[in-house]
Amino acid sequence: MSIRPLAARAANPVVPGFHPDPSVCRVGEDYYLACSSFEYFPGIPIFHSRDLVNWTQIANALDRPGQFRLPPGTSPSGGLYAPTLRHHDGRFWLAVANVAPGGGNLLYTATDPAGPWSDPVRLTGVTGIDPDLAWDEDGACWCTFAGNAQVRIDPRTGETLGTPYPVWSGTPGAAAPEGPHLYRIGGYWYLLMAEGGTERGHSVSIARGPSPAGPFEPCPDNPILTHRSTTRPVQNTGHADLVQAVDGSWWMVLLGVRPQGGTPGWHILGRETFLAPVSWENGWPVVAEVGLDLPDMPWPLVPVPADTGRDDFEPGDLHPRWISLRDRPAELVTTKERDGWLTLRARGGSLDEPDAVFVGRRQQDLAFLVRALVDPAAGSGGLAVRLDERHYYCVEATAEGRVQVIARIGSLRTVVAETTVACGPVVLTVRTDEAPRPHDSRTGPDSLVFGVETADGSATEVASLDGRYLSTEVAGGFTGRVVGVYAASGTVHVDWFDYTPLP
Ligand code: 6LW
Repeated sequence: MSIRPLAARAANPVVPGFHPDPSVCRVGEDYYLACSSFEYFPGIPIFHSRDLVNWTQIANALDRPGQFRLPPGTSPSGGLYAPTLRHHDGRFWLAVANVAPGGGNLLYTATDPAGPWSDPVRLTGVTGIDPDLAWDEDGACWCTFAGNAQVRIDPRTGETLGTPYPVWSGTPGAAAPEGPHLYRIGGYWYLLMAEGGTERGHSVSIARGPSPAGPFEPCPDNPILTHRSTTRPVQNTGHADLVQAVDGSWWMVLLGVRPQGGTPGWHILGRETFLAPVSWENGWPVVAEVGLDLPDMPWPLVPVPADTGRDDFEPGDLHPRWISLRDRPAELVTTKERDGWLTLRARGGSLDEPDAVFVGRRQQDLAFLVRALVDPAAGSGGLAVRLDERHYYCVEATAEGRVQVIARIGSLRTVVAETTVACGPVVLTVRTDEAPRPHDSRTGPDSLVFGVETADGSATEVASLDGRYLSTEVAGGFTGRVVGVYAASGTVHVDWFDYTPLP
């Protein structure tokens, strides 16, 4: 894979693309971060950083089918929600809700955050999503969850020690108290939580008390973070976690979105992870405005290779950035069949089906170009930009040299345009372009331009489609765009996949 060095500038989002519900912990000089992954497999991406700004994905914590199940009945934006990542007693602990059928709250441990992570312990007595983990001075483990309720647990067995009871649930009347995190800071226990719902009204509030169970006194300046009713470029700010840096300074990771276009504003990359500095006044945290630029960091930045460039599909495991729908059977997605190629075998369904054979990566840049060399040797398949089963665009090639651009928007599915090329491997492309109707309040976020490059090197644009239909404001749910390759029928081979951010 070719790599592009990152500029040593501190900019938000620190983890772009759909990486919501960030949870962070520090071990010595190393920071680790986990995010939600929903219906995609493998689940729960884990990132490492030395400066809180530049993050590298080192694993997906849940990368074995035995660790969790995402059955075909898992709805889009179902599956794995809102992890809590902590380091305690020499081990990493990860609590996560699987809202898929047969799921529940699950707890995993690892000595190395890059894995392997353990099989799950089930938290059967934890009756809400967003489980948090906090240990007191006596070693007791407290699990607080959305609602907000709390119960002590034995983290080795998952057993609850008593019955869950309500704790501080935020501003009276505010929607969706969720994403709680409990911390011992100085002489208080602080309960941080999101409220207002994960849309434009999203916010972060905090309370403090003398014990992990409270009673909690809310901060007089709640919400301590919200961008509601502002024109700031980062919106929906909420679902946060706190971390103290090596130098003693405090930081918040949180989710936010970057709406584009006219009204109501479309966000296409899902909810991304942002960073904000935190100061303390009168024993309460004060969070700086979350911008696209970060202030000068109090330490030198440690740039990491950008998550862009070419995937060559050398034999072996795919890079952890590659995600599939619900599962990834080794016999249907393999680098072992044709040397240096990824082979995809359809299991009878197109991208409309929950078990479509699709492998992609998150769109992490507002503007990008993807090119992939696809050989539909004995079948059909191609390149897709996907929000969910009911919202995707794709360019599909067949063994006979037919190339079609297909759009699915809600209940409507249509072949938008088609062309023919010589039989054999073909370079399929998709890039973003300016939205149609610029300077109109109805302007969408972008356009997606699908094309094909022929053997003589000439590029043909096959169709340009309005990007608003692949946004969360249209499709709903909790994820963002994923761009990848798929097999619609038979067998399809992919030699390489280039992802390039555009200015
Ligand atoms: C998550 C909840 C939330 O469980 O969205 O924004 C839900 N906050 O805390 C799914 O990501």
